[in-house]
Amino acid sequence: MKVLVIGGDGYCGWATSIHLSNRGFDVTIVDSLVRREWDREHGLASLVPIASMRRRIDEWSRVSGRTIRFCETDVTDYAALCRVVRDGAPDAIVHFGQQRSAPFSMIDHEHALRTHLNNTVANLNVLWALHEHAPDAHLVKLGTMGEYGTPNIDIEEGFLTVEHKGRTDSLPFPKQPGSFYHLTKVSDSDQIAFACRTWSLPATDLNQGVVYGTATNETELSPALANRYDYDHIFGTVLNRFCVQAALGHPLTVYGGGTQTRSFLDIRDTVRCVELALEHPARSGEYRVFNQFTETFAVGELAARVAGVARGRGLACEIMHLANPRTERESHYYNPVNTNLRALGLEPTRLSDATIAGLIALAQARATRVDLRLIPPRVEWRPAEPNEGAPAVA
Ligand code: NAD
Ligand code: USQ
Repeated sequence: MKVLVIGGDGYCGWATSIHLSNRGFDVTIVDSLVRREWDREHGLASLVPIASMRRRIDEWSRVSGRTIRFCETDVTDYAALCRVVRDGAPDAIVHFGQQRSAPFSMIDHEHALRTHLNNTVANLNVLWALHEHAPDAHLVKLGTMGEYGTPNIDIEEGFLTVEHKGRTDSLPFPKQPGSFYHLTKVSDSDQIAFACRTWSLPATDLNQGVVYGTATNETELSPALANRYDYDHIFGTVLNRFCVQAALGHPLTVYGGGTQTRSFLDIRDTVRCVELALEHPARSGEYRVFNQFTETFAVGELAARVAGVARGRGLACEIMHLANPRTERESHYYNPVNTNLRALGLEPTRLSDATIAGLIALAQARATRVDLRLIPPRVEWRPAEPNEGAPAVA
């Protein structure tokens, strides 16, 4: 199967590209490398250094004997994307290529606009390029569990059966996203569903939870294949951040009370979920949604898990509660469904103490690269009035 992986230089995209290549898929990575530019612009760097795209691909070819092609292309450039799709004649496109940080999208108007333009234009372009140049190809698009927010009912997989005034229909599940970034994903989902209805595009929207870990079987084959390990307050996701903080003796930064609950999965399951979606494609005209996560945790519960493992390794580990920089419910019902990927054969990797210990050890080995100034949250959803001061530490 010929697959274009848009965003294949990123955290999920790189691990998925080499996993798919290892499993015999014919992979072409399409990436503008803009994420590396955003890192430079904001003074950020992956804790584990990542090789250049050229080096990554050469090393992959050396260790696996397999070839991955690379097109340095910004998919907001429609003509360039069309060339790639025409020339590549893919059976499927996996679309990871977006600005994916909620805090980045909330920095200011300019970052919200950049996120909106990058993500929305890219998604529209991908849909049109498929329609015009590869109408039978299967789109596998990365959405997010955060599209749903935290409603006071169970979260179904994309659709809700609604009974209203004696009539019943299956309708898109209501969306209550929590950042301008998450809002772009909601808009993408609407556009994809429309393209499926209108042009008979086959598409799978993978509503993924928060990913943790860095290593997969393939990234472990060589240091030049290493994946990103983001710990900063903009791109670092919560569990990876907590593990780096524990390694450095920095108190774990729980936002607010820590009872806010999210969906999570190990990056080893991310790559497997994408593979399963590709192996079992949507039908022509079908828009389907898979909730891509394996477990749910309250943020405070995760902090306690990490602190327990860190203390077991002889590290002094404290948990601190910061005034929540985000606007999000902290006490809420949360029960999302995730049966579709399980039905296709996903065997969940549960969060283990060994995984946490591995992440802590990896951070300890790279401790000299950590910039402690990048840990405290600095982006606030509702910036304080000048006389309100900085977030309080409880
Ligand atoms: P990432 O920032 O590590 O990677 C994104 C990649 O896309 C980068 O390499 C970037 O250069 C590329 N890109 C961005 N805009 C592009 C454009 N216009 N043209 C070409 N390339 C472009 O992000 P990630 O963590 O790998 O996330 C990948 C996808 O998965 C995103 O869509 C994100 O919303 C989704 N997702 C991520 C997580 C998570 O926890 N990391 C969870 C749920 C969903
Ligand atoms: N949080 C803390 N302390 C921290 C960092 C985060 O308590 O130091 C809390 C946040 O307040 C939030 C939760 O942890 O309640 C998750 O935050 P996060 O930064 O790990 O994840 P989020 O902003 O939701 O975004 C990440 C990815 C995004 C993806 C999303 C999946 O960056 O691309 O879409 O996870 S989901 O959360 O399911 O929408």
